[in-house]
Amino acid sequence: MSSPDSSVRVTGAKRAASLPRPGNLLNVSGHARRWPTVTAVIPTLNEAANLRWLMPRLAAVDEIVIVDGESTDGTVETVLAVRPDAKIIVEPPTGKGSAMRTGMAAATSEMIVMLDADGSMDPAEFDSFLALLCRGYDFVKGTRYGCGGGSDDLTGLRRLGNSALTGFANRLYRQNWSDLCYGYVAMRRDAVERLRLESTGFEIETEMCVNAVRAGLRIAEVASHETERRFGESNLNTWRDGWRVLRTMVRLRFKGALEPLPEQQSAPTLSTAHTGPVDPVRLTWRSAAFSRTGTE
Ligand SMILES: Nc1nc2c(ncn2[C@@H]2O[C@H](COP(=O)(O)OP(=O)(O)OP(=O)(O)O)[C@@H](O)[C@H]2O)c(=O)[nH]1
Ligand SMILES: [Mg+2]
Repeated sequence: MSSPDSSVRVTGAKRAASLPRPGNLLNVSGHARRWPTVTAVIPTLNEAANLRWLMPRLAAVDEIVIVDGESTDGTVETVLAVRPDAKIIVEPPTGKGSAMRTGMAAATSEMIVMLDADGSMDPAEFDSFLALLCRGYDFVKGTRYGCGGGSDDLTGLRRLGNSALTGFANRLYRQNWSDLCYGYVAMRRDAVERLRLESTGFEIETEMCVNAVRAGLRIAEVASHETERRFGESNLNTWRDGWRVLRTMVRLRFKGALEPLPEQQSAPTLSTAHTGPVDPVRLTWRSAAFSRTGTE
């Protein structure tokens, strides 16, 4: 990721003028020698006011992919005013899940970070996600319940629902997640295809998590603080979307493991010194053994 911060190596043709300095190379653990390139994938539906806050904070990101649901409030223009090089894809507003799948498919960097456009997720946390990806995890999910995390946005009802759904997902998939329904997530780009995502709505966050388990990805949680959406109204409907989350996790549990893609069966893996080898996924009810989730 390119950044004005001296701890981050500058990459990308547009910023080639600023040469990497020795202090910008990562060599903390020996897992990665530099920060990877990063794409921020952002679904937008009438978020112009929020993007005025968010876009300047993404100046260091190599690539920005905006999937816009035909906004009418100048969302696209707001993005382009700050980042004329942003990739903008406009499609009908068929849901956050459809938009995120489109955005992930369009991303070209080594790592992808997904975040909402509403200003509730701070790009200052990118480094926490990326550090874990650099250490060998494939999929890193934010948690508002980790030490240092939190939420100014969760209502009592949503908190209760999320807690029940997280507990149920943990039982179904033998995980120890602390936060299921949170959309601040990062992954290696080569993990995208392995997730075989199909969701159209807010249940995409659940589908990503459970399919990461089904695909045998190395998963970690990292603390994140969610603030209130800065402007505008939520698109989430607690009951409708909670039901879709529940249905998704149960339905996919009965589908068993995701087979590796043919070209990945012999592909070399990243260092597993920290994360350990991934257990083979066995999906019988009595002996389900999934990949481990690390919590940092
Ligand atoms: N392209 C596209 N983006 C969408 C659609 N629905 C929601 N979004 C975006 O998805 C992100 C998440 O939606 P939010 O309304 O913030 O949902 P939430 O985060 O659960 O709810 P609050 O933060 O409490 O408002 C936001 O950036 C929305 O603009 C859609 O149909 N199409
Ligand atoms: Mg939001």
